[in-house]
Amino acid sequence: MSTVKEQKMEKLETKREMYHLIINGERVESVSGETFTTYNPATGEPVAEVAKGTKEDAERAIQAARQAFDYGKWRHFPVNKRARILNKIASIMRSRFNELVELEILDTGKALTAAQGQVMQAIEDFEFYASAIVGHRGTVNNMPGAFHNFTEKEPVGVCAQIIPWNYPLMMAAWKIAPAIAAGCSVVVKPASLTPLTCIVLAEICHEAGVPEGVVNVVTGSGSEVGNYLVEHPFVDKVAFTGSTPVGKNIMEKASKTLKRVTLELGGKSPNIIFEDADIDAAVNGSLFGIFYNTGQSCEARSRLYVHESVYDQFMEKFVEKTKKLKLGNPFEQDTHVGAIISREQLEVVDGYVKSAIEEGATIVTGGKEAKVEGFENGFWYEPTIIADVNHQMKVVKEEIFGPVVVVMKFNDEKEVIKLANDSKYGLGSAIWTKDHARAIRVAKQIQAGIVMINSPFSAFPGTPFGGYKQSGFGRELCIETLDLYTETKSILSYYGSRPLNPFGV
Ligand code: TAP
Repeated sequence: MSTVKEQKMEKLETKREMYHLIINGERVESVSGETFTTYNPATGEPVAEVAKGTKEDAERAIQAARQAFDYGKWRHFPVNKRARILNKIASIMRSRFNELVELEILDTGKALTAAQGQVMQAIEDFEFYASAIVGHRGTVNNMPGAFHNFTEKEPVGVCAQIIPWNYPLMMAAWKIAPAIAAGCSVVVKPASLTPLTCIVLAEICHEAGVPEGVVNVVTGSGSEVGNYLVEHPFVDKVAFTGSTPVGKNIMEKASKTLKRVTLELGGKSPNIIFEDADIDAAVNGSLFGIFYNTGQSCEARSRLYVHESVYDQFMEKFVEKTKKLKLGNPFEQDTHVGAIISREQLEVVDGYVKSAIEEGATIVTGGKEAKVEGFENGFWYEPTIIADVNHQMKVVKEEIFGPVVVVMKFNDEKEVIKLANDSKYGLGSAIWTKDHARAIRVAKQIQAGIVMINSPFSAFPGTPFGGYKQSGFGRELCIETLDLYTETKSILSYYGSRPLNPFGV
């Protein structure tokens, strides 16, 4: 067993045959010695073998994280030193940019430009928290008489971080960066379908100088490893990104030990095109809003509401451009839409489309599995637009998590706000209008954590990301995230010269 530091991984080979768990600064096999295979969704071919963690491995990782937090030096490092190490992580990631992009594409089948953007954002996330932690501090409060009170931000402890398959590296960065910036130790459980870049990120953390035990990664199933982390009394906080049903289950189980919980869950985000919108910009933004990352985005703008006066004009361009989107080799710069993560997910997507047809909707374009030359064994789905739908249909109510958008007409601002809010979710939303006053008025009434006005992009490091309603709670990617990885300690002292005797006895 060799340690990460010993292996001096200045130059990672792009892809290894075997990926290990990272526990206490070491690459280790699982206790059982078992492995599982991760596949390239674009080709259906195996990418690598991965150690299959179990409860025993989760236990080892929790013990390592606990030891590092309770007796280690990371949380006691001067904040500038932690910040320097976060910047070093970012700089190693930059120097390995292409390797990380390649690995992410192999593991997810996503298009090159998407992978590049996401790896870059993961890097910038470490840089953001390197700066943000320096300014994250407590307060001095006004006190009566000879009392002095100040607060300190202390790291919350050992954090279990459970991440999904749609943005494997970026989600890992969104979680690891603020947690370790704050001085916490983490045990990360990547999604079983896409574990590779998270493992490499943990190795990079060690190479940059994060002490052993602070960043641990245990791959393995959510029902075993994830659940064990959530229930373990030594874990102080759970940060989860994934589906709403699993999020609810985690919240319930975490309540037994009153863990701090943050949940980033599903979405069914509305995208509203007003009659005064710049139609070309709205078409381009709506295309990106739903088909980026093959529609496998929690904030995918999957419910499109178009004002009836511009509906035909908008749809003509939107449909035409959707048909032009290129599905193909994910490694090519001009590929727009990558593969679906798995055969199972493809069938889920197709099931939703079939349900829409059964309920009387119209498939405007797409609507079936795509055949991509040279990638016949991969999992591909045609970018799909569905019209003639209503709010009673499954395809309008539920998150599909694929390249499928439903389109509806509206004729009045009040009506569309009501429709937009008629969802159990409240993550993203988008508004297209040239009327600034309307944009702000509508934005304030939308029940969602994120409102994009004339913007295809939902977030940059610094912008809070998270949901209302059943899209979860807690915000990531922003300064406030640091509050979710810290406790506030109030320190009250009396400095008067007269001894106090409150009971007067
Ligand atoms: P999930 O099935 O919920 O899985 C997410 C993670 O939880 C995976 O690592 C999974 O492990 C693990 N897990 C599964 N069951 C568990 C349990 N009982 N206890 C603890 N952990 C468990 O979601 P997914 O299919 O990977 O991701 C898609 C969903 O994530 C969508 O609903 C999407 O909207 C949401 N999402 C939300 C956001 C934000 S920021 N709101 C971002 C990305 C994705 P396995 O992989 O081993 O099953």
